[in-house]
Amino acid sequence: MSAHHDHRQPASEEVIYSTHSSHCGGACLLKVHVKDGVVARIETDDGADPQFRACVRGRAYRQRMYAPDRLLHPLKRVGQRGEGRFTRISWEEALDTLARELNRVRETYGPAAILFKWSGGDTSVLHNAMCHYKVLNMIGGCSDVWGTFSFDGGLFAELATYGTVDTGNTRDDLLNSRLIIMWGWNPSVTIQNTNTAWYLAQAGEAGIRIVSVDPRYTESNATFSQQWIPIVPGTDAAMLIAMAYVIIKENLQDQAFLDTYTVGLNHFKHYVLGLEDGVAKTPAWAEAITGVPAATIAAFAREYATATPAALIAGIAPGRTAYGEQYHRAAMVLAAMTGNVGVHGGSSGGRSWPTAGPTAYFSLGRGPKSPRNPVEADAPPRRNALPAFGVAMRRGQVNTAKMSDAILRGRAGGYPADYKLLYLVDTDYPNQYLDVNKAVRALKSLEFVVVFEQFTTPGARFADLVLPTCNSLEKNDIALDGATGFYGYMNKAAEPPGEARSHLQIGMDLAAKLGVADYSEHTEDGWLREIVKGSRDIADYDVFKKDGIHKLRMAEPFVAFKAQIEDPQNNPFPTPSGKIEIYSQRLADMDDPRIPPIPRYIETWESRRDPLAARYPLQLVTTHIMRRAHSQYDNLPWLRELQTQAVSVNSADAQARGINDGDMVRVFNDRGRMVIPARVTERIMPGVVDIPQGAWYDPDENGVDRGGCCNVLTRDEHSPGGAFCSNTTLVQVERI
Ligand SMILES: Nc1nc2c(c(=O)[nH]1)N[C@H]1C(S)=C(S)[C@@H](COP(=O)(O)OP(=O)(O)OC[C@H]3O[C@@H](n4cnc5c(=O)[nH]c(N)nc54)[C@H](O)[C@@H]3O)O[C@H]1N2
Ligand SMILES: Nc1nc2c(c(=O)[nH]1)N[C@H]1C(S)=C(S)[C@@H](COP(=O)(O)OP(=O)(O)OC[C@H]3O[C@@H](n4cnc5c(=O)[nH]c(N)nc54)[C@H](O)[C@@H]3O)O[C@H]1N2
Ligand SMILES: [Mo]
Repeated sequence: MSAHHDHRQPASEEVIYSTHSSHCGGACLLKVHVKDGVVARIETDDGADPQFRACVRGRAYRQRMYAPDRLLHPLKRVGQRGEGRFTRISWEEALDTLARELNRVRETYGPAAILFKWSGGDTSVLHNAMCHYKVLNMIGGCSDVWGTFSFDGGLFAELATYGTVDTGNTRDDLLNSRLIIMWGWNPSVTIQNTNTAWYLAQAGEAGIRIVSVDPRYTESNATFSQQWIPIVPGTDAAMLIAMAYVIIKENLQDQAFLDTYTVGLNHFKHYVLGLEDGVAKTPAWAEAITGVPAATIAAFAREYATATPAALIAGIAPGRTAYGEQYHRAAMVLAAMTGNVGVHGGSSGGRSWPTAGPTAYFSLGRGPKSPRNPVEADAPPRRNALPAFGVAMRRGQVNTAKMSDAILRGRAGGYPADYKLLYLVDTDYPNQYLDVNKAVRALKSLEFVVVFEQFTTPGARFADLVLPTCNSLEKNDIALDGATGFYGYMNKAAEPPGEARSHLQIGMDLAAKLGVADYSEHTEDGWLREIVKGSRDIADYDVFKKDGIHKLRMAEPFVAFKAQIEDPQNNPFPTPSGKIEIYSQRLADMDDPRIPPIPRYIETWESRRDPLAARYPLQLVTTHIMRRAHSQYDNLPWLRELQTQAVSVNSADAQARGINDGDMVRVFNDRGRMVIPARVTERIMPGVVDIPQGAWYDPDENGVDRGGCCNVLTRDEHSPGGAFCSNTTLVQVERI
């Protein structure tokens, strides 16, 4: 396993504490046994409660480090782009080539022709895409991409309703609830803050009722909840609005709360009661749309309104749909109608996964910062943009969902530039992006593609230059967990294999090559000390480094908007009205019927009622799976053994198609085709199929994907507020 380790250290065996934080939204303690410079074994937190225990991916990390397909040297393309044929080159040659191409493209077409895209990788403070972005901005800038993959519908709705994206409570506060609603939320698998599942387990033991609203009977549902309400994907806003109808009709709302803290209820009521369009949004109305029986909706509305405090945890997956912001807005309005905002045991109805957790109590010092991007600095405001201070992802003119379209069409297609050079860091384009076949065409049309990688991923295969990076245990860094009070020191446990380099090192090397002076004030250790020095929580850097973890002890759970609720006079909400905006004047001013000022149900494209459903009658959801963090870990045998990549099909749909469990099937639509095993199950509702996202795209000679990459089927569209619509897709499934 250690064949590529040239620098053998003196025989020794030690335990190093480090942190695993790999694009799953958690951070966990790794207890790493190192022998002769090689990681021999990985255990996890066995210290005092709360323990931050690693999941299967963290525990399998050793296999990722020493994987036989790990990239060890810089590579240069030799075959056609996408063919995947490369030759080894030196870093010197690689950096020369990269610097030359950056300069050529910048001088020939202007800096906007350089398109920079980054994503998660390891979610750490120092070694991330910022190291690259900074160099690019020091040589004139680049075009940036806006829109998170994860939750832009939620971000938009939070900004409209509450004026901030800090809408979440710490997870320990779930224990103060009487009812917890997991709405499109599966934290047993998706983590979304370390220990969330542990708090749910405790809630269950304490007798707190837990209900799941999801087209699938999830792992979280099986483990924690007492009731499963299956719902047609993309219709959640309709169910929430019908719940509001019941609450209004039966006078169950918290009127004092509404009077004090909100504006615009009457506009919403007008719509809900049907005074505006003649359609009362009754449970029967919603049943026809959502597939949820009217009696279930009515009973659930009564329960939510009376079992206070109740935590409506609005998952982000239902928001990754065509008009996803309407669902998020409706959840927040319902939380306000029931007086669940800003109180212990409640929930604002904001996203299930807060951006930085309750940032109010986290404190770290300053890490490397990029100067302003000259290309984007003076760009006109985007359509439908709301002010979002502190949310770095909101730069750029091209939405993530539209990247391929922008590359293919450029200025002629209405984009601000023609893109020639694609610079990819910590992301797997095309695999993770909507409409892979279109992304492949886009990749083939570019003049130059550089990818920073650890493996020859589907994305790396399309690069002209692939540069090897360190993984989590091969450099020092710091990680956080937003909603459970975790600071992790990511201690280096082994030397990088081959010639892999850290992102900061690459940034320094590239800056030097480009003649950029003053790129970095510090080395790795200097930066990490600086970052910790600025923290009010961590007193001693060396103790933190040695322990690998700093567990924050809070006097009580953090609850978003507590100050606004307890003392409204002195603490207005950061909205234009100072209140929770059920009706948003800012949205009204956008004058876009797709983003109405009150939450409304708007039927998605590719819904069950779309004429296209005659040919493609099944709705595809693309969920996040335990054995991967997106495309990461897909190549590890230990984790492959755990779960087979398959399309889940309800037994009624399977029977109608003559499909048995384990049969190979074809899944297709006009955008793409794949061949994949079927998993026939009652754990998904009829009419819906699931292909977990992240499996590696692997086309055969006919362009049919054999790897199970769901994005060969998805449509490259975003919602009007910016959501990546990975859960709005119609397909057909056939037995082969
Ligand atoms: N193991 C693992 N954990 C991860 C990740 C990973 O790849 N692997 N990725 C991380 C990242 S970056 C993110 S953004 C999060 C993603 O976290 P989520 O978006 O919450 O995860 P999903 O699995 O996509 O969806 C959660 C649930 O929503 C349901 N769902 C889908 N569409 C709808 C709908 O229209 N309505 C309703 N009611 N339910 C729906 C799905 O069936 C699923 O059970 O997870 C993070 N955690
Ligand atoms: N259909 C569909 N598509 C989806 C989603 C969905 O639900 N459905 N989810 C979307 C969401 S929420 C997200 S966040 C995106 C994620 O999309 P990406 O962020 O693109 O996915 P990752 O697989 O995490 O890709 C990270 C890549 O960075 C590489 N890498 C390079 N350097 C480093 C390093 O230093 N450390 C580490 N750890 N890795 C490095 C890894 O090897 C890996 O290939 O996918 C989106 N795509
Ligand atoms: Mo994400």
